[in-house]
Amino acid sequence: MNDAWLNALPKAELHLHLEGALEPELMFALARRNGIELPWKDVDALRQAYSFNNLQEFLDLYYQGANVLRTEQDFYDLTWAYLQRCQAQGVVHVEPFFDPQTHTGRGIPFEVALNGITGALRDGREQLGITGGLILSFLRHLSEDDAFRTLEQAMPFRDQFFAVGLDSSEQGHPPSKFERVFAKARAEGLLAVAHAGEEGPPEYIWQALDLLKVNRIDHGVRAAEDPKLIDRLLDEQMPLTVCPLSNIKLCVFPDMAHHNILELLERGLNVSVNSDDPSYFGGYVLENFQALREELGMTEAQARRLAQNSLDARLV
Ligand code: ES4
Ligand code: ZN
Repeated sequence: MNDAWLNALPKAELHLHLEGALEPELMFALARRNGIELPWKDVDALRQAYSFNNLQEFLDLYYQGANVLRTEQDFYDLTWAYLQRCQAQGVVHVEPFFDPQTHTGRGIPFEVALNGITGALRDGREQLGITGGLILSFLRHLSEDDAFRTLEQAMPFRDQFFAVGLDSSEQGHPPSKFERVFAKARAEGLLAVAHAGEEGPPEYIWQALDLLKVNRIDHGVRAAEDPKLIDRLLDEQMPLTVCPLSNIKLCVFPDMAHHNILELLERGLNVSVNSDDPSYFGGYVLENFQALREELGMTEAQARRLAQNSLDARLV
């Protein structure tokens, strides 16, 4: 099928974990460069390990993979490779996350990760014309204290990111755990987003709105279970950054034919299409659009609205 129009459609990607854009080939190259032994014999064996029953099974592998990222150049190379994929797929604007605690927790200085990433984002803007900004995401399975320390560590570099986020293991770690950290971040002028309603209940989406006062909800697909919540999201035109291939890989829906993104779209919600962790979930933004068309019957008009929604939901 001819995908030239889908590829050329200007799109923003608003839900992308840079650590999740680490392709197996780059993981092996960085392991070699840094003298690290990986537990898989080659790229194929690693790819075969990408089979998950839930979010936690994926996260265990994702944190293990991130261990090859050691130097500023490693973070630069990772981010640059992602931006080149964006350019090839008509993604003109990006607002990616990075998880500083994944790196500081194993002795990598905060600014090593940050400088490598922001260096590539700057080159992406200058050389590829891709606009955007970086989101500092807290790991919700760690403590409030750890998040506070991370925010403190980040403040000298305040101009290198524009928002805070919340990711990692959702169940049992409600947004309320981070209410005070997000209040501090907002007091510093940062915007806020949070993963909510991926595996967790609609209550976590209410909390993200009311306690964290987010500007956008990441995932949010479980909002469909709560009609009052849907009304609230409609009233505020609150963007939901939906990740179709991710949701199937992590068994949030049994298969793509059961995904609810087009129902949410038809109800008037600002839903967009994002890749989450493309190297682990089987594709970047374009592959997500293709899966929606091939397995969910997305029309051209719907694709155009989804792309426009992503541009409308930009925060920078
Ligand atoms: C993530 Cl899919 C997903 N959910 C929550 N946290 C994450 N971190 C990286 N990918
Ligand atoms: Zn995510």
